[in-house]
Amino acid sequence: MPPKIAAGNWKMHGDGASLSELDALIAAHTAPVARIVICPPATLIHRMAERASGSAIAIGGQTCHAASQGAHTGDIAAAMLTDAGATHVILGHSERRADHAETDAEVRAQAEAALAAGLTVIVCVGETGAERDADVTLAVVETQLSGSIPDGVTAATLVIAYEPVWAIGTGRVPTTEQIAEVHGAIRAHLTTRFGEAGREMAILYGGSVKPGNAAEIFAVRDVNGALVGGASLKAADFAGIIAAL
Ligand code: G2H
Repeated sequence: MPPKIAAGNWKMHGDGASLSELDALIAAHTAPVARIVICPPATLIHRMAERASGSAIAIGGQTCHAASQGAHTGDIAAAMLTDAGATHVILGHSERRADHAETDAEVRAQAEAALAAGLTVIVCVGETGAERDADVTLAVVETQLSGSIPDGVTAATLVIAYEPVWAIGTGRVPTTEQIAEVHGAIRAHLTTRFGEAGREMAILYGGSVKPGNAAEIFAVRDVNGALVGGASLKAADFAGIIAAL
């Protein structure tokens, strides 16, 4: 069975005052019930990793550069994330693909760098609303998977997050049938490409997951957890989602 994972994507939210939310999350999860990851802005990674050391909570970045160092103003290398205490990194989130024109090939290169640095990668895929309306969702996701996932990954180093772009931060959630269809297609891709290991790789759903809808989403076949944005910012909300795993 794939691991159950609840990953919080804080996006560009949070400052020193927000560390109290991490403290509350740590206090509420003294026994490991699932893999819990918080991916804060880069400015908080080191402070969070120090606080979370020895706890059930892992810390991750939200992107990394494909290069190990160099003249890339504003970017962060994978080894810098591990140096700061991160163990995971989100790659290819649709906001990165849209805001920074990241391509599948770039996401794959980032993933290769992250894996080389010892990070577990959470690779995001998902269709836009226009692509869903044009009935090309599965083709879009297949292309993203083929182009973004490097060779040589294992169930310990690769997590997939299916995030329909039209469901992100909108309160709109696909039907359980729509989620099942895409997660099933992702599972088929992983097993075709990676064999038995593909059955053990976690596939997360992301997009407007809340405490109130998490249980219904987690009951869908091949949903192994969630990548959570807005509802991960408050420990009480995120704990409600973790409890539904
Ligand atoms: C999708 C998700 C987290 P939210 O981007 O990656 O955000 O839960 O706010 O829709």
